[in-house]
Amino acid sequence: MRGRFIAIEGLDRSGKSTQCDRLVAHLTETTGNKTHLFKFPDRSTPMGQIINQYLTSGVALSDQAIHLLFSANRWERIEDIKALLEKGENVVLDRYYISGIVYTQAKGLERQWCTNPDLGLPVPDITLFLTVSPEVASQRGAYGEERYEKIAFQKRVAALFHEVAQRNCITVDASGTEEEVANAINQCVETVQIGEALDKFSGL
Ligand code: Z5A
Ligand code: MG
Repeated sequence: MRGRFIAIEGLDRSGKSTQCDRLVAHLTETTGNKTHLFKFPDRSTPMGQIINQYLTSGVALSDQAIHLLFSANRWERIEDIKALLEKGENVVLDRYYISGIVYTQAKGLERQWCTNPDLGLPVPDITLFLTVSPEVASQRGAYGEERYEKIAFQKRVAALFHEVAQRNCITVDASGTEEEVANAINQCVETVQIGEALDKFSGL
């Protein structure tokens, strides 16, 4: 049987990376199978390095160009992800195509245009959306250092995320302690049914 394929989405500083690490440990222990973490953007690849420069050092790129790079960054890792799943190993994603779509749409581009480059990517068995108010997120470590970390922009992203999450995600309140959030995530993950074939992303 193929491995579990789980994505964690959410706003900046909602605790995604913290919870992804905990989920990897939980799945390794409870399923007995290897569990791998992929973080998007993956800043280690050639495209990821350009994305990192855009996010951290003010390198100028059009909204369209950076959007396509974020999507290409997912496509450049997808064969590795599929191979692991087919071997029966689990994969946890720290952000995926929903982040890709809503962050660019929040800049004013059309939903369909934002969706097109990601069409055909494999759909996770479950996508968890971590909710926390932008005000709470802004009090968590290191907020404000990257390009998108402004409360007005995060509010637009949050509104889009909430709308999309209703149809595509299980929403998890991430304002509690790390332990409370981890317990809620583990409960959601335990209920997931794993089909043999992965669906292809066809729109939100
Ligand atoms: N982006 C995009 O535009 N298009 C795309 O296709 C993709 C991404 C994939 C960088 O993403 C930017 O790229 C992001 C979206 C855009 N926007 N911005 N800016 P990223 O994933 O690399 O980085 P991030 O999400 O901005 O931040 P983050 O640091 O990864 O946040 P996080 O993973 O959600 O949070 P964390 O690192 O787990 O926790 C943050 C802090 O809070 C840390 O000090 C923790 O110890 C603390 N924390 C965590 N959980 C708790 C709880 N429960 N209570 C209290 N404190 C906590
Ligand atoms: Mg993170």
